[in-house]
Parts: sequence; C-alpha cells; structure tokens
Amino acid sequence: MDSSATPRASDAELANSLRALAMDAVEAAKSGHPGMPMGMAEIAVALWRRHLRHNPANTAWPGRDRFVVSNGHGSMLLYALLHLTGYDLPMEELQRFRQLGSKTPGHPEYGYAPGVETTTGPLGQGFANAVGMALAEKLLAAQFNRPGFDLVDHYTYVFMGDGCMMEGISHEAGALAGTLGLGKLIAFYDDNGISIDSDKGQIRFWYTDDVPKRFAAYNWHVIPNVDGHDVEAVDKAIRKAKREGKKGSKARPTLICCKTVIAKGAPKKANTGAAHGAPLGAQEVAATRAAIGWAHPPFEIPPAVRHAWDAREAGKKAEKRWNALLKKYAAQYPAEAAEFQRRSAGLLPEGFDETAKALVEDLTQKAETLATRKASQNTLEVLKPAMPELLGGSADLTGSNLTMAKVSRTVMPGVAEAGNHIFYGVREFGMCAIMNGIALHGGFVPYGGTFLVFSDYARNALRMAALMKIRVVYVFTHDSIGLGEDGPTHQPIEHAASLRLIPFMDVWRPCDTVETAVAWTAALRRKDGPTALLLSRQNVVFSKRSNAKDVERGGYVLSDAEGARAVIIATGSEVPLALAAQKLLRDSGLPVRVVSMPSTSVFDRQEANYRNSVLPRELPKVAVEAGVRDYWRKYVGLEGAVVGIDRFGESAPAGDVFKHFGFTAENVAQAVRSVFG
Ligand SMILES: Cc1ncc(C[n+]2csc(CCOP(=O)(O)OP(=O)(O)O)c2C)c(N)n1
Ligand SMILES: [Mg+2]
Repeated sequence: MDSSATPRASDAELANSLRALAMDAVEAAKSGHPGMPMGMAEIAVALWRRHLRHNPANTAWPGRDRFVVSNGHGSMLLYALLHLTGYDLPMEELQRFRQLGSKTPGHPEYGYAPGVETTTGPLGQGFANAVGMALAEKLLAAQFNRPGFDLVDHYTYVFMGDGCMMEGISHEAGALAGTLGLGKLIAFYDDNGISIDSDKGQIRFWYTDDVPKRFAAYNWHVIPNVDGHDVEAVDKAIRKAKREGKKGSKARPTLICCKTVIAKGAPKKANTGAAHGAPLGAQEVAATRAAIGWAHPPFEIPPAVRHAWDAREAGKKAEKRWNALLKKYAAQYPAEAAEFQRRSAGLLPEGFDETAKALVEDLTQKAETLATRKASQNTLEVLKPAMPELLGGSADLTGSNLTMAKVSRTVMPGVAEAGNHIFYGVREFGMCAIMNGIALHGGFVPYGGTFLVFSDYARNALRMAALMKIRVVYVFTHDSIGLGEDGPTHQPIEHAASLRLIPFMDVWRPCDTVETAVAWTAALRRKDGPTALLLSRQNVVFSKRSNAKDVERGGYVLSDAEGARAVIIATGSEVPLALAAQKLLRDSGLPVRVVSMPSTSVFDRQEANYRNSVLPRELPKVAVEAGVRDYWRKYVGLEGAVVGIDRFGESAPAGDVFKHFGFTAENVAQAVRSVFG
C-alpha cells in the first residue's frame, strides 16, 4: 500500500475526475453528451466506491453485481468508471471516444469495452434489461442456492434518466419488476428536469409524472428526494435499498430518486438543455475546471485519485471469496456445481446432439399433421427436461403460443420456489427487452411468445438482441393470413420479410414437425444471435423428405423431378401447396422441383456450390409465401414470379382467405407456367 505516500482523494475529487474525463473526451470527439456524466458523478462515486461488487480483471465472474447505464448517452460516465477502476480500457481509448475502431463508441456497446453489460442508448431498454438481469438472479438463486450457500447473490444497479422514465417500456418492465418483487434491483433516477427539447423550454411542458407515486403504485420501494450531489445521502439510500433486498419474499425493487443538476459544475451550461448532447466548448471547459478546482490537464488523473478509484485488489479478493464458496459448494453438491458452471458458460448439456437427433427421427417416423405451434410445444416437451436453462414465457398468449411444456412451472411473485415460465402480461416490448437482460445475465436461455403481428411492438428489443448477438428465441405464432377470422389487424403480411432484414437475426418458418424441431435446435445451438420462429396457428400437412439433415441448411430440395424445368421455393404452410402444384404440373407434362426454405439467412450462409445446387442458375424460379412479395425477388429475380400478398388481409375462415389471395395449387401452377412466357 502506498496510501501513506499519496494523500487520500476526497469524494469531491473523485466525482470531479469523472466530470473532467467526460467533458474532455466529448471535447476531443467534438460530439457527445457531457451533461449526464457531470450530473450523475456523485451518484457514481457512492455506488462504485462503496457498494459495487466487481472484479475488473474478470468481467465474466458470475457473482459480480450488474450495472447498467440505461440513459446510455451518458456513456462517458461508464467508460470513465471502467478505466479508473482498472478494467482493460486504457486512457487512449477514452481519448478516442466515438472514433472508428475504438472500444468507446458513442453509446455503450456490449462486446466493445470490457465491463459493458449491455448495449444501451434506445432509452428505457437498459432499464428493462436490468429487470431481466435481476429476474435471472432471483430464479438462478432459487435453483442453485442451498442453506449456507448463497452462491447466486448479487444486486443489479441501473441508472436512468427522464427519457427512460417517459418511454412506455419503463412502465411495462417496472410494473412486472414490482409484481415479481425483484428486491435486488436498485434503480437510480437522474431527476434533472431536462430532456432534449428543454433547449426550447422546460420539461414540465411535456412531463409532469409523479414518479415516486408511479413506482410506489407498481409495488416499488421508493426513496424520494435524495440530493444526487451528496455522496453520503446517496450512500445511505443504497444501504437502505440493499436492506430491502434482503427481505426475501416481501422484498420490493428500490427506486432512488436523485435530484441532480445536469452538467453540474459548468458555470454557464449547468442546468441547461445545451449541456445534454454537445461539447461544452473550450471556454466553458476552462471555466468549469476553475469552478470545480480541477487544475489537471485533459486526460491526466493525479495519483491519489487513481489510487482511490483502483478496484482491482478489492475485486480480486471479492472473487476469491466467492470462489472459495463455490469450492465448498462443489464438495457438498458436485452435480449442482457442475451444472451451475455449465449454465454460466452457456454450454449445451451433454447429449444434446443425441436428443436432437432422436427427436427428429421420431418425428420423421410419426409424420404427423400438426400446427407448427403445436409442433413447437412438442419439441419443448423433449428439449425442456434436457435443458433446464430454457426459461419460457409469453405476453399473455400462453395458450395460443403453446410455450408451456409439462415441466413448466409458473414464476410466482413472492414464492421462493424457482419457476421456469414467466407470464409477462400484455407487454411484448417489455418481455423481449427483459429476455435480453436474462440472456446477458447468463444461466438461462430465454424464449418468449406472442403473435407474429405483435413482434412490431417489440421490434427494437429484437434489433438489440441481434446487435448484441445474444441467444434469445422468439416464439411468434399465428404467422400468416392462415390465422383466419381475427382478420387484417392480426394477420402478419410484412413481418417475415421485415424480420429477415435484421442483420444476425435468424428467422425460421418451418413447414412441419421435423422442420420445427430442427429450427428449435438450430436456435439453441447458435451462439451468435437471436432466432425468430414463425409458427402456424393452423394444421400443416407433414412433408416427407429423404434426409432430415438437409433442413439444417436452411433451404433444401424437398421434392425433385427428373428433368426439372423450374423451381418452386416455399416456406411454412405454403410448402404443401407447392407440392400440390408440382403434382398438377407433372400431370400436365412440366416437371418442377420444390425447395423448402425455412430459413433464408441460414441458407444464405451455405457455400455457393450448395446454394447453386439447390437453386440452379439456369432454372426459372417461383416463390410462394403468404406475405409481401419483394423479399423473394432476390431468389427468383425479376424474371421469376412470386405468389404473395401485397396488401392487408381479410377476416374470414383460413381456407377462404387463402383461396381469396390466390394460394391455391392451380394458381401456383399457373404462376410457374407464366414464367415460361
Ligand atoms: C428510444 C429513444 N428515443 C429517443 C432518443 C434520443 N434521445 C437521446 S437522449 C434523449 C433525452 C434524454 O433526456 P434524459 O433522459 O432526461 O437525459 P438528460 O438530458 O437528462 O441526460 C433523447 C430524446 C433515444 N436515445 N432513444
Ligand atoms: Mg433529464
């Protein structure tokens, strides 16, 4: 220890070091958001210096507290904290804030700087991610902790601003967190009365919620009126929040409402909208330095301040203590310990491949005609007992999405027993952002259901899962006009195509029980992104295939014809239709091949030889899918044809609607004939 040689840094200096790094990095980048880091600096000091349990040397330590900056425009606050506490984020990275190839992009991006737990920036979602992390912690603790062994026992802390509070998703996620009593979730509200339009006026013209009352109504433990610039007051609130977290089944999540001043310390720009998202300017930066008494040049941190921030030694000790606990736990509960480690590492259970193979063989042999949503449930009946990390749920459509299997147990408020199926309520966006948090926490693979048409409600959370490349599975049922009578509001038209446009999202629209099982196993094997399963409400006839292994390639020759002169590409419930058209054409002397294409992205990743062998360049092509036509042009070209729907649907029995929109064998056959001109 060299603390005798260096004077002890005060909390004010620690807070000012965060202010200086934020304003200097934004100045260097000529863009960014200095206001939030300068306004939340003391809150960060209280939390990171006195409470946060973390080890900068090991960002994968399962026992660490989770910390999320939901108001992600304040990214420089997080980068400064990670740098100062000893993460592998050197000062040069802060100097390259917002530059190409740096680890310090404009908003915190998962997988860039070590210690960034989730990607934030789309306001409100970080908060929902934190709810997911706290929920994962609670369920994992219920599954693995044993008397005297609190192996899973950490807090989830989240910073949020007015923007997060205004977003609807904070209502969805906050309400569920309160209902489920996620006591170890501690949120800090940066109540500064400023959001972007405050440039032109005051936040009170568009935002007058009584936030403490709102969260109290959700069953939160609310600590109102905390001076966010008083480290002692914030510290006291955190201690109170942590005590709440220890109340077991009675615990509630805590909201600490901190009154703060945006860009605190800047003589002219503090408490102005101007400080939200633009550099302060050289003059104001110099004036701030003088006002807060920070005499050091940009990006220079005095040794005493550095020393005080350094969390490496304490972090190492904290992890060591936890490792000792794990070791004792392993001695007493070897199977549980091994399972905990497997799940924390995100590895599939031993024997997964054999289970998957046996399942596909069984389904091939049974050759059942079922709705693919039912096929999905049957798949879960086999996979769930083999994979206890599968944490299911539905946004109030459990009986329609068929997300529960026999081993499913409802996650109940206030009940210590571990559940594995979450009734998310009618909260699609909340559900999907919470699933992201669950996946990021580790120990679980979340899946959740709603109608495909309502994937729009959740859309940005799907995009964030893809952006972060995390393993999340969406069970989107009622995948086309085939849902029938509920009509155009419920009939997805553009959804399959638009989900396919999200990079790193795998979309599967399986045509029968075998394709559904393969889609599920592909989703679970994936380690680099989310998967959307688009499943039918109505029964789909089983399609016989020569080799079920082909399905894994995303697109394959389902039924060939000697001397085929054209190819019909179909997905999901339109596959049997393609086969019927093939028969009609054969009878009229036109042999055609039928390709089933359950996943275009998976097919696109196959080597060129394979793709060309399935879709020979020289053969004309016709695609059939009950959705918008445009997407299929990339396979059929301008000279091919698409049997699709370029308008909204109709309310009527499924058979009538399909017929009305031309999904008949005769019409598909006619489309094939048409490409010969
Ligand atoms: C979903 C979403 N909508 C809009 C924005 C653009 N935006 C970034 S910050 C902000 C306002 C933030 O206000 P507040 O959270 O109070 O932040 P403060 O200015 O106090 O730091 C907006 C509208 C965004 N990032 N995400
Ligand atoms: Mg604000």
